[in-house]
Amino acid sequence: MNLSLSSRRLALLACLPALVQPALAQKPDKAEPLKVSIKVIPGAIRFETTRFDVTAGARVTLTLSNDCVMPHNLVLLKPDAEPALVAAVNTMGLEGMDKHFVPDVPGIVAATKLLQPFSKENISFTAPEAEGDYPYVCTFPGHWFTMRGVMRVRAAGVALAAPVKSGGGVEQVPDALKNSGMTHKPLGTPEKPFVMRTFAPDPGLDPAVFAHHGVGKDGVKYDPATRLDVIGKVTDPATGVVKEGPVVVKAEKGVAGAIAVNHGLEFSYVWDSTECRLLYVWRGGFLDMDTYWGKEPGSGRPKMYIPRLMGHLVYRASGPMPLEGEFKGAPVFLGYKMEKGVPEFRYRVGTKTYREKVLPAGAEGFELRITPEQPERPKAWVVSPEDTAVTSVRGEGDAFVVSVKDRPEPPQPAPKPADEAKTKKP
Ligand SMILES: [Cu+2]
Repeated sequence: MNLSLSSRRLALLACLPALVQPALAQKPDKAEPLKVSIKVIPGAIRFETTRFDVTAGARVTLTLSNDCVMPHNLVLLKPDAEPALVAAVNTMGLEGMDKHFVPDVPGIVAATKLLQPFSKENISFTAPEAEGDYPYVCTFPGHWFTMRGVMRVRAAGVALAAPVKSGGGVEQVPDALKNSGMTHKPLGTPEKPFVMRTFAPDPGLDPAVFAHHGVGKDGVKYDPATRLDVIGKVTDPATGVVKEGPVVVKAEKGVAGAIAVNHGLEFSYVWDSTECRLLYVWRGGFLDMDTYWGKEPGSGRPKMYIPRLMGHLVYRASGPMPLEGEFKGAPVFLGYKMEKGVPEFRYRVGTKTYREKVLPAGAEGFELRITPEQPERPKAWVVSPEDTAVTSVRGEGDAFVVSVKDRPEPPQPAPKPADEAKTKKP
């Protein structure tokens, strides 16, 4: 005990000169922190600033602004830390979203949270003492091929160059990343699904399903830290009245605020946080992110924001919200948490709160498991007459379970070349 205590004191004393020395040299208490502002280029999977300089040991305040429709972060690394980071992010799976895709590995100098669309964050850190090139990347799966830059640490007294902006060209991809095994078609497993909050394709669902999506199916802004929708001052487009309410994110197309979940090749679904219900289920693949991330490393082409559905649909929702007698205005999404490895969505309908899970049940069906948080069960689960896929609704403990049988549809078509040409950048 005594020994370890005294050795800790010794270690502290040994550090002291190193701490004091640069402080005397630079008077950091008087020096303003160096301000660095980095924007995300909307839709391009790129940082606007690809290089900036700092002085060794200086205080730095970095602002990351995400005005893009996709989530992004910024992780600043020691010069040789990238391969280990790539390997670690690759194995994060569903943990990734919870940890903002920042794994617990050495060599991270600073990192932002995973910023949801149209949000920003300031982080402060002390620039490393060692001169050199410190890469920064976005670790959202697939993004680091193109979403990267370098912080150059310069010796005290060396003039700092102006930040370099992205020319929009393809930056070089380090070999370590080319061989990382990173895929543009992320997959989960039956036990450990992959969860991605994204823009999902709309495979032509019954418009009645989208009762609470605005024109263009805008979504509600989401804060991953609190796992709640962001509430702020919003203007009612009809009356012009400003009041408190969920902050809306404008969608390009597709279903904004969707949560796509993949249990492996055999089972995927999209649950919509605006309508607070399951939208559709498919088998045979997940989402092809080529349109989102670019086909080849470094090619990130923002021709569309919406990933392509791979495989064939086996269920699509139709008609209005099936919780009959409960419905008072729009449902409110309250976030989700992982329950024994699978997401459980929580939402409020009127005054009642529910938790909902979607679980594969064999090769030809699945179950919705809905648990009310109040003693009363809902009056009924009413499906539209067309929704013959629902085979039973039964009570099971606190929950009620809706069993659904697959109704397979033909495979989803590949995007037409005409679509590509139409959205190609001039
Ligand atoms: Cu990103």
